Amino acid sequence: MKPVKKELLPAIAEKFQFEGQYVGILPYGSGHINDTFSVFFQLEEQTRRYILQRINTNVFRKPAELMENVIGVTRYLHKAIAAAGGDPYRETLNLIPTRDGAYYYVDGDGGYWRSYYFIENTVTLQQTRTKEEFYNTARAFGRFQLLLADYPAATLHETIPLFHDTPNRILQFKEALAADVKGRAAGVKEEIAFVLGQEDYTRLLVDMQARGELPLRVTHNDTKLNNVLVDSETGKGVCVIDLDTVMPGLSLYDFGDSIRFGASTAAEDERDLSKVHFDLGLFEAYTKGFLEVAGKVLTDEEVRRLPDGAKMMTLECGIRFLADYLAGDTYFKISRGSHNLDRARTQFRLVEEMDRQWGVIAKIVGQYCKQGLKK
Ligand code: ADP
Ligand code: GN1
Ligand code: MG
Repeated sequence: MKPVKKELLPAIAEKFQFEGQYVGILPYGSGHINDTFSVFFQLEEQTRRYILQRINTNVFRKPAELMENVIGVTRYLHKAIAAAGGDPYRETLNLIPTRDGAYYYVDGDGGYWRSYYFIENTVTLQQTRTKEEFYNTARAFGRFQLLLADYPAATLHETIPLFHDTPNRILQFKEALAADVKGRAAGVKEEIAFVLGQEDYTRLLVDMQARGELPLRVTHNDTKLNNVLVDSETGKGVCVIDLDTVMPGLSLYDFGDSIRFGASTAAEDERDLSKVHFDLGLFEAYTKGFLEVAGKVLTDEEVRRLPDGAKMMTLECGIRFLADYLAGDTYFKISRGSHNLDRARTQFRLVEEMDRQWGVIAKIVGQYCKQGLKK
């Protein structure tokens, strides 16, 4: 992707149905994929802001199909939340149309832009602070899954093919390793050996799904902590965002991706591995929140396999970071040379700790089933 041309931003903002007088625009958030801005408008005494986002079309090759998904899912959620007596402008994303009545604008360089109402009085967390907060985000992601349980899955496009197919991620990793375009492989032999040692395990969930032992559902697929907006006063999870990867998947992917990011004692890119630990208390808090809300639609086998969802997503993300490091950092945004390697190392450390504590992890999950949260 070419960098966004800052001088064109006001003209791009003009394309959308924003109210008031343009004031300015600033980069916003810390996602690894899209280019996100908050754009300010003055309306009488009030300054309002909106989210303006350029979709990463290196990552999402069919942005028009992606937007069909986002339009469908946000409309559906809007109605479902209103029907349940919630606030449909706060509990789901809402797209703002362009002046032509479309839901995205294509700029002169082929960049795809969209806009959402800015959800005010919320924060996005880059790291888990308390068990309670993490529990609250688990309930928000659980609710997201529940609300979409009857969404017509067949209408969703696969925005990134084989996104959580972990054996496919191993294949992509091996390609990056064979090409070794930056000559980095020699410096990361231990990490490479770790990945290759896990190859057999990576088949577990896709094989279970193929055998019909785990059902396909409409899932979010990118449930990390900063993809839920948290109410700044109550600390409750308000709105699940970043809907680009909503497509059919396993419930274990959503559970697992939250755990890999949020049940760590350190940031995803922490360089000092002595700070990186898998926190059983955080794991328990998330499991409780997720099962309290989504547990009733999950099968016994899904619940039993939650620990594998957590391990698989952590391992897979580490494999993706390391593959991107070997490929010369073409996928995830980085802000230092070893960024992707640092990220891969934290993920592998977490996988090792999960393995060591597997018995306790399984017991925690078992305890929540026994307490009857499933029914
Ligand atoms: P990426 O795919 O790059 O992660 P996101 O859609 O997650 O992009 O947006 C990046 C960040 O922007 C989020 O982590 C969040 O902080 C913020 N954000 C996105 N949408 C909204 C919104 N509607 N209201 C408030 N903040 C938002
Ligand atoms: C990306 O878009 P963002 O920053 O929420 C990535 C996820 C990874 C995550 C790792 C579309 O998420 O799959 O788990 O980085 N999203 C995509 O932090 O690849
Ligand atoms: Mg995001």
